[in-house]
Amino acid sequence: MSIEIPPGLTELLQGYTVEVLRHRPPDLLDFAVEYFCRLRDAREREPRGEARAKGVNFDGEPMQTESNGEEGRAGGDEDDDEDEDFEPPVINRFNRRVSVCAEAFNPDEEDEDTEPRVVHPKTDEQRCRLQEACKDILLFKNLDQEQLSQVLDAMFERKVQPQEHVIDQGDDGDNFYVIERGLYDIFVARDGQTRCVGRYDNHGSFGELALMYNTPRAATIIATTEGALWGLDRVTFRRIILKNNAKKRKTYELFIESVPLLKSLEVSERMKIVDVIGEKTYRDGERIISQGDKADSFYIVESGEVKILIKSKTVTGKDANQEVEIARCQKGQYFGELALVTNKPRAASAYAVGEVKCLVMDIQAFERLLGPCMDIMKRNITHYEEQLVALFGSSMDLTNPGN
Ligand code: 1OR
Ligand code: 1OR
Repeated sequence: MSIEIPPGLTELLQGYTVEVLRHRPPDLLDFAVEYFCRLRDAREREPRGEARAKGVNFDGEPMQTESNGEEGRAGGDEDDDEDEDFEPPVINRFNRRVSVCAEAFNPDEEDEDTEPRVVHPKTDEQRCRLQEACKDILLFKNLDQEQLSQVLDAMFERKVQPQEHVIDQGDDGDNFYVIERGLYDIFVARDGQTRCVGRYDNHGSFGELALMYNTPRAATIIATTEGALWGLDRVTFRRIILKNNAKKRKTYELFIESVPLLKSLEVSERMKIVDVIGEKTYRDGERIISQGDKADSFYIVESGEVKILIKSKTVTGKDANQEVEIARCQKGQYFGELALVTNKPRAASAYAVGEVKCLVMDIQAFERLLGPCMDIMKRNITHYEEQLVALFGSSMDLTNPGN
């Protein structure tokens, strides 16, 4: 009597036997169920549907071992290269795939995705403070939820003392910092002279440039009060923020090219603007800028319309509460430059008309990147007064603005 052994049976059972010997599971039947289910999953993933019963290994079993990045690979015999696409069905936080945008910014760094995640455990109280500090950080604005939660997981708290140098110009970049509280002076040394060129006042972020462009630190940042910062390590910053920036460049390239104010800039200068802007969305009627506030941002209308209103007292000296519309900004136009240029409080308020999207830049980026556009802005500022007269007459009587 001859018995025909179905092709593949020996390998199938061999594969299972090998894994049993390696793992010594307490229950052979349970192990068999899981083993063969995984095997079937692996076969379904084979691109050409030619899976051979050659086994899977169980090193990736999350309940038993920690991931090492290799788990889940099909194996069990020598030519395991055909199963490279195999991934374990159960994924833990260390081997979970991160969302990767299609456009790689720096292909050399692609494989950083396989590195272990940086996670600094936090109490609920710390997490609340961290979220509050990060809610207006422009570099985080275009991240999806998964990316943002990875960033927040990776951040760590750093307390600073007055006169502490958080960053020294010329050093290599290690971390990016988000300010929770405190004052920080910005010093730049150039041509043998060190000048204080600005200050962070209890919010904002710094330290992105060296990490983005692989350059030495461009400025020295010194705490002038006791303060608290949240740091983000270079690897996580590059893995998430840089990848996201590659996507941002694609998204905003055409729009930024169309902004009249930025026409005179080189392409590379415009791309640097894209790298540091964040997109903010406003509901109909929402106030974007409040007259009299201290200013720290500059805006370009990406979609929708923004109306500029001024308290009538500003021009008439009476009826301080009434606001009068003085201008509208459409797609591609900018606002919020006046206070940054003159170093004064906001001269007017800005409101969304319908849903509005703006690209927002912080004052440091504005000063660093928009120098070449400063003449255009200053020229337009001198027109504000003329426009006002044209709008409301030389008497500046705003009590009847319809005229
Ligand atoms: P970084 O990684 O180079 C220093 O480390 C940080 O200071 C830098 O990133 C920015 O986040 C921040 N020029 C360069 N860096 C600045 C500037 C700045 N301001 C803040 N940083 N300028 C001052 C603009 C107000 C231009 C000076 C010519
Ligand atoms: P900001 O930083 O002062 C309010 O914040 C913004 O409204 C301002 O920058 C400008 O971008 C924008 N006067 C003052 N601000 C104006 C004006 C304006 N028009 C637009 N903004 N005008 C004269 C009125 C006193 C122009 C009248 C047509």
